[in-house]
Amino acid sequence: MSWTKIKNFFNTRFGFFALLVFIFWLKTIFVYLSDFHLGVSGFYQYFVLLLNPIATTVLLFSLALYIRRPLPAYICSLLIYTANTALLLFSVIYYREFTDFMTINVIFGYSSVSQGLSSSSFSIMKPQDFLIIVDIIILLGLLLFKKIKLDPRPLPRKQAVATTSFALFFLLLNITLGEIDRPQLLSRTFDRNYLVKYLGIDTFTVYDGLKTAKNNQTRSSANSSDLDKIVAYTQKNYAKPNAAMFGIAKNKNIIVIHLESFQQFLINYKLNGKEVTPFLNSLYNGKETYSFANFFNEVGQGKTSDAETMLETSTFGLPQGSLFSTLGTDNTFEAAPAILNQQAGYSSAVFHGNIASFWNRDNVYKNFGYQNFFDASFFNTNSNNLTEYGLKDKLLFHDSVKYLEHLQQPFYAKFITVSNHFPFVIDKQNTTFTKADTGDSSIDNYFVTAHYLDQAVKEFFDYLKKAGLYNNSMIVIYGDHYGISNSRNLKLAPLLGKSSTTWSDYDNIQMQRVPFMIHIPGTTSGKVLNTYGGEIDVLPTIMHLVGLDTKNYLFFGSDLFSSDHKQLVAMRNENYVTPTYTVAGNTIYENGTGNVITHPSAEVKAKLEADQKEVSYKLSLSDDLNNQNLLRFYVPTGFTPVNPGNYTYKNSYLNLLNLEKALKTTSKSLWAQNGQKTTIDKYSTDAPELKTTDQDKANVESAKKKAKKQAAKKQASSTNASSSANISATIK
Ligand code: GP9
Ligand code: MN
Repeated sequence: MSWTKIKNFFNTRFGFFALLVFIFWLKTIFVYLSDFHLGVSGFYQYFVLLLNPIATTVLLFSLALYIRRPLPAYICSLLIYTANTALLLFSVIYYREFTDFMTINVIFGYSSVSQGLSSSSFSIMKPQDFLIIVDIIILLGLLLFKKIKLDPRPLPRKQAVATTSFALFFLLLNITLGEIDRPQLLSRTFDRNYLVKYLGIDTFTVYDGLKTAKNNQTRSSANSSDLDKIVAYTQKNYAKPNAAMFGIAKNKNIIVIHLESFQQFLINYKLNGKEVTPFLNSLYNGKETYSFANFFNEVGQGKTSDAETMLETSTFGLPQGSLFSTLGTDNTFEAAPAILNQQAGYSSAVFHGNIASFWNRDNVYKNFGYQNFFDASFFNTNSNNLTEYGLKDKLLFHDSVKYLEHLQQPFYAKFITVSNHFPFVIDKQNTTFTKADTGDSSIDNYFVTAHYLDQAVKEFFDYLKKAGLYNNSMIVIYGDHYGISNSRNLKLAPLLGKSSTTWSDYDNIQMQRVPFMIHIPGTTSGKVLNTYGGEIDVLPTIMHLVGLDTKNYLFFGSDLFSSDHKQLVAMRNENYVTPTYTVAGNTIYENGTGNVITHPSAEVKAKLEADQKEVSYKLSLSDDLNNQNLLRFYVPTGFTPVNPGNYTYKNSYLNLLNLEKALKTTSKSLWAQNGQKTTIDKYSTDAPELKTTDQDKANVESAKKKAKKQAAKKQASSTNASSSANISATIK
């Protein structure tokens, strides 16, 4: 095509439109690659990334194609172009400050968690940002100086409609391509980074806007009387503390270890005669641990985040999507960190080696009242240190010490591991267990990553003992949800001594057991308990152990140690388990045999009907509570609503250090107890990633020693003393 032809094309309405689409596409891709950390890898993901700005740009810019008169048509297209550019530019600036994308609530200033853009945000603008806006000036110039002429002919209506239709088709194609690579991308909404990576900023913003509008509508119609049923139910569900257990862990630090995708069947399991998780087994079977053999995960699509929701708020995740992602930014919570802080003076922190925006944690934790959140940005995340979901577990525990030792005691600290996550891949250097041989690589490697996690937890425990934290802590360990999906269970069955031909929904539900262990050093009455319960029950159980009553809180779970605890485990899909029966839809299974009960006695039938009713009722009440954000109307006595604005996680480390300084000799951190010295030397790990650095350190140390010796010698032989100072200064 010759230059004149191109020029003539740009002088047409459609040509100008195509030019805008092209430049906008170009600058969006520029921004994707230069500013955002979207974690794009592989040909397919790059392909989707390159495509994703097209649909929405064509769709938006095509609106101007319907205007017949030239001047308004061109003005309209430039306005749309400028508005979309503004969104792009603000997204870049916001991302730089918060490593996240702006939601509709942030844009309109309704967000209680994020302040949005401020003048300080604009001070971090870079010269390259000029590239995002300079095209507008150039385009205006070209139009004003008639280098591009306004085309007086309106675009045939058919062509405009065809363009819009193309855009809609392309949008569908784009969503499909995204879903292929990330199933349930839209329904689960893991992370805003993922939505932008697959669907682009515009689609993300529109999607977020629709969700926000839906949420706001549900909320605005709610009022405090909607709470009545919930208060009545939770009061009835309340289980009074067991006197023998109440307060046995009073004032102890609470360390929660979240075992990623860890199922109960791994406990005490031997693969080819070798224990997969010897350390966790020793805890599970030991006298210092209350272990639960019939504890179930109750998560929905929000997986890890649902487990967190239940563990920290004793309310359920949502029937669809993740509560963290959909409601977590704006909801009011009465969650573990805030309760423990206000009622028992606990400080709090989360340690997790993934980016803060995953599952919207950066916002949710503020509403939970977490004082500190150490996410990937606080750790050395060079590629050798990472698995797909973040820092390898041995490194997470080891590298957290630097921060953990500065927390004021008692503390509530949660460690979220990631190495044992589907597809269960760990590099060769960390493979110290022989995998299984089912032919399904994710099942086979599950044992390898679980073994790695077991070692990581052991190393951490050893450190806790050596550093002097152990005796003063209660360590809560739990598996968040299944690692092996129902569809893969058939392949796993033979390893469990079962047959894949007789495998049923009963077995699938039984497989939802996850470990739950409460390890209290010094206790001698620990044992394996058969009480049926689930993740929803953890918070009231823990609160009672540290001597805090739960009567005033709207909790859907109840204390597992209480004689009032009802052993009725509700799954998120309304299936349920009791000590005698497992119910999946309309099918009743007898526990133990797995036999289907086709003709239950009238008594059993009535009991199960009542149980089913209760399960559905309690799930729906929890959904009402969260969807309508009803806790904003309910302030328990002695509780002050959380102000998320109090927390800025970027400064977590600095805040700890400043507090340490301010408290001087009254500081209750481990660091202070250790004579204001780090305790990291008490951590031994065999993590190969740290070996080189250890070696480097050792080399530096010996070089220092050598230099000192030499300097001393020199000094002794009365040569110039300053050279020794020079040497030690350079070596430092
Ligand atoms: C990521 C991790 C995984 O940060 O918590 O979440 P999951 O995929 O298990 O829900
Ligand atoms: Mn998980």
